[in-house]
Order: sequence, then structure tokens, then C-alpha cells
Amino acid sequence: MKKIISGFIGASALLVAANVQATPINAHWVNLDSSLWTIAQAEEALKDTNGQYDHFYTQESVIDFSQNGYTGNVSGYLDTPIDVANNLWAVQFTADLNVATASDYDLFVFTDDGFDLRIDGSSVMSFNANRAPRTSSETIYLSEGLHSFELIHWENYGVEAVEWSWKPTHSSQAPTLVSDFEPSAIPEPKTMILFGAGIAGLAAVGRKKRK
Ligand SMILES: [Ca+2]
Ligand SMILES: [Ca+2]
Ligand SMILES: [Ca+2]
Repeated sequence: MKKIISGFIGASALLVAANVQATPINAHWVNLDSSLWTIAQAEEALKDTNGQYDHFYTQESVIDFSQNGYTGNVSGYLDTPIDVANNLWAVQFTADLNVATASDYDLFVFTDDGFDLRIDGSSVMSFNANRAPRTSSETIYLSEGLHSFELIHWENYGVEAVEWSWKPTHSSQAPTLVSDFEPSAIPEPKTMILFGAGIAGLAAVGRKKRK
């Protein structure tokens, strides 16, 4: 009986592994020519209704950037993909967050300067001013499944950093980068094949045991 249970977990793990498709986070960057202090100003700049700023777009797998070597709460960082000489800019990160297990989660957003984190269209945490590199934290409940998120961040002179990490509230593990994103919960055909192979393997284990 014990063997059958472990075999079933193996099949489930295969399903999860095949279903997660490292889909990128969309990042929209905008270079500015004047100071900004608030979330509203960063949003205005990103909208750029007068078309006065330079915009560019990248795809990222995690939010863990610094122009100045600040590692945040999880070791390591990526160079922010914007001219380090430019001290005035804003960025909007968007993707779907895939929550495998419904739970309370501790969220940690490390930034210089400010930010606004929205999940399913509502702000859950923000720092609506400029600051030296600091961590903001918040605990929220997330149901299983996909949750759209938007993280707005800006740089207004000096040091720049932005990192988003999390952990289940009741876990003693260290925070890890939020990095599990996918556009759709619909299993791919290859997922079903692997799942079928897992079931076949389980049946083989069962047969072997009876002999
Ligand atoms: Ca980091
Ligand atoms: Ca800077
Ligand atoms: Ca700064």
C-alpha cells in the first residue's frame, strides 16, 4: 500500500512539472526626464498619453533587479535592463501568479524607490514615496489557481533595486523569488501523455507487487 501511494505522488509530480511553463513576466519600462515621487506619477509616465517618453519592453522570469548591486532578501540580482546612467524611470511588471496551494503567504517587496503591488486588481502593498533600499512586507491569503498581478516600481536618483519574494506564512523556509507564472491552467496534450505514463507506471508497480 505504501508503494502505491508513493507511485501516485510520482505521477502527480510529473503532472505538475509538465504543466508549469516558465512563462515570462512582461516588463514595460519608460525613461523619464523629470523627478517622480508617487505611484500616480509613475502610472502617468507609463501611460504617457502625450507620447513624450522613450518606452521599451522585456520579458523576465523573476523580479530581482538592481542598478547598484543590492541583493535584497534573496541572494543574487540581475542588472536592471535600463541604462544605469539614467536615474529617472518607471517600470510595470505584469503576469499571472500560479498558486499551487491555497495558503496565507508572506510577501516581501524590496525597493529603492517606491512601488505598488496589485493582485487581482487590488493594491495589497505599496510604498508611495522615494526611499533608500528597504523591504515592505504583508501577509495575504491566496486561493489555489491563477491570480493576475501588476507591480509598478520607479527610480528617482541614487540607488535602484526591486525584488519580490515570498513564502507560505506557516513555513520556516527562507523567502524565495516569486517565479512560477503561467498564462493558462489548461493542461497541454503532453501533460496528459505524461500523466497517462504515470498511471501506467503505477499499474506496473501494482502488478509487480502481487507476484
Ligand atoms: Ca535578490
Ligand atoms: Ca540610480
Ligand atoms: Ca533611488
